[in-house]
Amino acid sequence: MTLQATLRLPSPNNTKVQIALAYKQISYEIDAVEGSGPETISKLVKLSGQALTPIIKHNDTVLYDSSAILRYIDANFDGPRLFSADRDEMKAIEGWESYHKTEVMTAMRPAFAVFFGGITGPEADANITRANAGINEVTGQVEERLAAQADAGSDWLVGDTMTAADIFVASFLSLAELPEGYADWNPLWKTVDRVLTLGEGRERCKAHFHRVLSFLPAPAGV
Ligand SMILES: N[C@@H](CCC(=O)N[C@@H](CS)C(=O)NCC(=O)O)C(=O)O
Repeated sequence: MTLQATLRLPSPNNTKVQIALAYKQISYEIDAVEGSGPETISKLVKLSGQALTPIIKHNDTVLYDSSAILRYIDANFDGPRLFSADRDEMKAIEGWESYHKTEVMTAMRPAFAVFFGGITGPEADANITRANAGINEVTGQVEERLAAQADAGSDWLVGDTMTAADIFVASFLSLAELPEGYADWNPLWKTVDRVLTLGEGRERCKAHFHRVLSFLPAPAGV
């Protein structure tokens, strides 16, 4: 059975799954859901027992949580690896996974409170300023890592190929630096792209985020 992906696009935990599926060249059908109204929630809970997306269904297996989904498709489908057979590389990928859930999310959370939490006016401005300062700090660390990797001949955060580490980090931070034209794909992205910024001197981050996002398929109608 074709894999089915239930996604709220273009939310980053959902685009992670799209990037990973495209990278591994796994074909799938999208069931796109919007918002968190009672009908959507009851549909998601019926499918997976909880209300957040992404969710995938593959044969009789239903899975939620982007990290779990990336591991599942990596363990069960051919194609380039998202994780690694090498013990140290695996630990490094999981280190970037923790980093995006802690440092990156902490930096971006004030902005999400504006986009999704309905904060407006001076409080919203202060949140965006705080988010941009936090984003600048984390991208400084990512920039350093990318510079070290470039010296070793790699464009990626771990090893020589794109892995889940790159997808975890870029899916969120790329919101502050979308490739030309991507912001037009979605009204939410337009707002986010306008107000968030990586700051000065983040050329390696910018190139890296765009490399990762190049795996994201254009939505129908764009
Ligand atoms: N740990 C989950 C988090 C999933 C998550 O937060 N999904 C968001 C979209 S990015 C969601 O479904 N939000 C809907 C809501 O808050 O009602 C993952 O990594 O997939």
